[in-house]
Amino acid sequence: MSDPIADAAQKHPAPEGLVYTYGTAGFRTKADVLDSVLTRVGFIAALRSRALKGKWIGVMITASHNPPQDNGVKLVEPLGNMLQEDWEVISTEMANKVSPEHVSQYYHDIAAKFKIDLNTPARVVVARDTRASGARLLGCLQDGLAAAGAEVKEYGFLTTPQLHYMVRCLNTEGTKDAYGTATEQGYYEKFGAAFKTALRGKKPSGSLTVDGANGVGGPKLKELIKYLPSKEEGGLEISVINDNVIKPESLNVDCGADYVKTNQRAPPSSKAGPGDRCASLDGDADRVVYYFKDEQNVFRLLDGDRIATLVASFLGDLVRQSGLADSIKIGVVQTAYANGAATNYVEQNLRLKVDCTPTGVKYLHHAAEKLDIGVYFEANGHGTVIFSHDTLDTIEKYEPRNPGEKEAIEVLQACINLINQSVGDALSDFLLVEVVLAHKHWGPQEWLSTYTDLPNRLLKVLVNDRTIFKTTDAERKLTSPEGVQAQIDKEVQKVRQGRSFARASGTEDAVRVYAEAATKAEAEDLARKVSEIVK
Ligand code: NG1
Ligand code: ZN
Repeated sequence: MSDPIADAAQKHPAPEGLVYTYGTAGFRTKADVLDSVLTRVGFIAALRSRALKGKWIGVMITASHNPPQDNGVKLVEPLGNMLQEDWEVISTEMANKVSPEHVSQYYHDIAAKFKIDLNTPARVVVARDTRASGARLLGCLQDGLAAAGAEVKEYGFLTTPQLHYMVRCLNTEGTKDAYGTATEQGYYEKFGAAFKTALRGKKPSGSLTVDGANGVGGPKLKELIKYLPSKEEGGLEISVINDNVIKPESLNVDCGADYVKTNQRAPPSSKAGPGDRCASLDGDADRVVYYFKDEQNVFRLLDGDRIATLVASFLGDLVRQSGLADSIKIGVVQTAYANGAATNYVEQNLRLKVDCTPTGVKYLHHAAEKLDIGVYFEANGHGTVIFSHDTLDTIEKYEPRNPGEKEAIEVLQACINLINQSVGDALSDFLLVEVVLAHKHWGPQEWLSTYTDLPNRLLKVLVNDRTIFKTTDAERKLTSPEGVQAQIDKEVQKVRQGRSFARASGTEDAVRVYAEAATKAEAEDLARKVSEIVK
């Protein structure tokens, strides 16, 4: 008897001796060992969709900010969220099945375990970034999806957040939660219109240069620009650089959000003068950081923490001005990588609650879901804002008592439409930043002046076995190996305003060490000492 699952697995055999893990960003590794994984992800996507009675599941082929020779794949839940945790485990197990018979057996075991009717329709949405290996990997995925009998909607090239948007739109079509039209044009129209409304006639000052990391974000942004008000219409002048997707080997090389954040410098190709606003996207456009050169020509970074504080303060003002401060509470969610000065600013100056979660968007997203308005950003620029059902309801039903309240509530509503609530979206995030700056009449210097970052250093330490590093307290303390945390604590106490932690990376085979202190020298010294301890 024919077994299409086993046949497809046979066509894309798993390399012997490799172990795959569905990590914080899905499967991610060298592209040339991913064929078998993609086919198996196809099986999982079909099962997941059937388990949810035929809801659309997303599959994105990308390795974000990783080098051009890498690739990866992740699954997206019906509302655009990251894959549910127990299915991460299932995905990992499936990816590590080697023999075609075992793959097929596992497929049927999962169906039986979750009482999945294999005759239920399975629906899967697929897109990829611009990596050279993407076409081949897409073929491997399609073989898996076809063997599992899934209905497939293929969007070709999309940014990761666009794919999340499509998934959410398709699953909410025709309901009261309808999110938008599930086409690229629908995406541009929705965010373009919201940007215009949110500006409310306030003119963004100067221009913005956006670095596309030579990835999918560049061409998609150029498309989006067609739907934004032009400079003459009171809009924003945007120039796009590093948008070469014809040369995939240039992806993320000397450009992009990760380069800027990690090296704390502008891409060498940048020609911006003092005071010019610049932003860098990462390879799949789900992260954005801002930066500029100050009057002394010193590079200044405005990272995810800055975006979170800027947005939280603006939303806080709008909620107050619309008379809703008593019924809607805003909170900010960060990870341990947030600069201590940012945390302090939110708590002391903005007087908002801060939650700290482990690294990984799913943790931040879950914590933010518990808030009326949850602003969550990783320091590296990945994040968004989410509004609870009750909050949306309250805003919708609210009768403004005067023109001031009316204006504030209209801007708030436009911001809700401008923010991609399915996932952090670099394009939507930078438009939001521009709206806030325009309303506040701020340039990057005023934004930067809200607080002073503590000098900090992030180091990557190669260790023999990173799995022995276990943490607690949102990854801020090590519980294993024994005694290491006590040694770290001792070093931290030696510097002023010191803070440091070590944790195993979820995306690379390394331990990351973060340190901050009152001065650059102390922060660097502390990072070095802690690295020595964990080595
Ligand atoms: P790991 O490798 O687990 O530190 C990195 C980022 C995360 C997140 C994921 C997914 C840092 C310090 N870590 O995780 O914030 O973005 O990649 O891409 O930036
Ligand atoms: Zn990314």
